[in-house]
Amino acid sequence: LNQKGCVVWITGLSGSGKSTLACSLGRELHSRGKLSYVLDGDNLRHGINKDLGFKPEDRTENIRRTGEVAKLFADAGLICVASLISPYRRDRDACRAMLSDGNFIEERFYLLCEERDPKGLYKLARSGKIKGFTGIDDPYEPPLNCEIEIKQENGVCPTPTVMAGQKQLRRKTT
Ligand code: GGZ
Repeated sequence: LNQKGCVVWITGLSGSGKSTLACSLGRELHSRGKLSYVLDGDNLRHGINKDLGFKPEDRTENIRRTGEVAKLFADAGLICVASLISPYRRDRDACRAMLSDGNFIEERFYLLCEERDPKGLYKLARSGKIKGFTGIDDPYEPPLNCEIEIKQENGVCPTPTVMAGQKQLRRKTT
């Protein structure tokens, strides 16, 4: 296998299109003959993380376990795409610290989340029916120095080709 493993970590609010982006990235990598695996927060919460809720310590454990699993995939030589809200900076930094330099690519994704509200969750959170919702009454700490930042273009989720065209990859040189 002539491929170096790494982790692409997609962080962003609920409804920002992280899962859509992760899936299209996985498909694009596949079409280029790269082995990859997508870890999606929402899906993992049905399996290995089904014992976890949304309290801060549960989110931290959610990110830690996912980071460990992502590292295993990267060690095996795969490109592991992880998409989770991962709202707390220290949790993302802890995942970055598990991997060697250059093998953790942090990507922040933003769309108009509350305006889109695809699952009606923001409405429920605003009316107090969901407590501790990220961006409403639980914090989201944006990355300070991530490798990739993607903003919405005309309400459309950018494809990996568009992303590549944005040339926003800023690999750390230090
Ligand atoms: C944030 C919540 C909450 C609360 C349920 N806060 O958009 P979705 O619905 O389908 O995806 C979100 C998912 C978040 O799971 P993560 O594992 O990515 O979260 S974290 O990284 O913070 O651990 C959302 C839904 O769960 N959801 N309650 N209170 N999102």
